[in-house]
Amino acid sequence: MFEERKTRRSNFLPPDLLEMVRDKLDELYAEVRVEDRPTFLSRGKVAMNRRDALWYAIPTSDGFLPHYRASTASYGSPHIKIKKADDTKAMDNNMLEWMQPIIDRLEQISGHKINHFVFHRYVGYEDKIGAHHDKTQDLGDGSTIFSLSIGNPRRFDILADTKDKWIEKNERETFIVKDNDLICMPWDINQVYRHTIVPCKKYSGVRYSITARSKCTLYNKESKEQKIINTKL
Ligand SMILES: O=C(O)CCC(=O)C(=O)O
Repeated sequence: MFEERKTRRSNFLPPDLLEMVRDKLDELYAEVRVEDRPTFLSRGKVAMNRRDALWYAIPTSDGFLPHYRASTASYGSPHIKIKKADDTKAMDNNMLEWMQPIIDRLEQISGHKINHFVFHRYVGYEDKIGAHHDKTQDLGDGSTIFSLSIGNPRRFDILADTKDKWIEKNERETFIVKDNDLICMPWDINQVYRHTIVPCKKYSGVRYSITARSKCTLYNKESKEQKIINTKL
C-alpha cells in the first residue's frame, strides 16, 4: 500500500546537492559525541538515548520560532499557552542557504510551508527510534511529514497502531532506507499508522535523517507570546 502511494522516493537530491548536504551534516555533528548522549532510568537501569537529535526552525521576521511540544498530556491543543521555549534553535542564513533547495522541493510536494527540522544521527546497530505517531498538536493542519536519509541504510517501518481496532494488527511495511531516499508521510497516514527506525545488526553505519515538518505553533522567547499560523501555501 505504501509503495503504491509513493511513500518512499529514491534519488531525491541531485548529486552535487547531495554531497554538499552530506558535508554540512558532517560539520553539524562534528562536535557531537555519542558518549555525551543524555541518559535516563529504564526499569531501574541507566539507559542512553539511542540516537542524536538537533532541532532547527526558520525564524519569522518578528522574532517567532516554530515550536514543537513533544509531550502529549497537557498540550493536546495548540491553543494551550506555551510556558517556555523548546530546544529548537533558529536557523541562521548560512544554514538556510544550503537547506533552501530542499525546503523549496518539499513545499512543492506538500503544499505547506516547511519551517521545522530535526537532524537525527544514528550510529551503531543499536540506534533506533521506537514506533510512534508524530504529535500533531503543533503540526499544520493536513501537512506532510518528511524524512530524508543521508548515509548508510537503516530499516524504516510503517506499522499498524496496536490500539486501533479497525486495522490489521500485522499490517506493517518495511523500507530499507538508503542514501538520498525520501519518506513522505501524509497527515492521514501519521494519524493511523506509526513509524520506527528498527535496530538491526545488519545496519550499523552512520545515517543522518532530516525530518521536515510544517509547524502551526510559533513562540517568541523574548515576549513569551504564542501564535497559531496557517501553514498552507
Ligand atoms: O530518522 C528517521 O527517519 C525517523 C525520525 C522520526 O521518526 C521522527 O523524527 O519522528
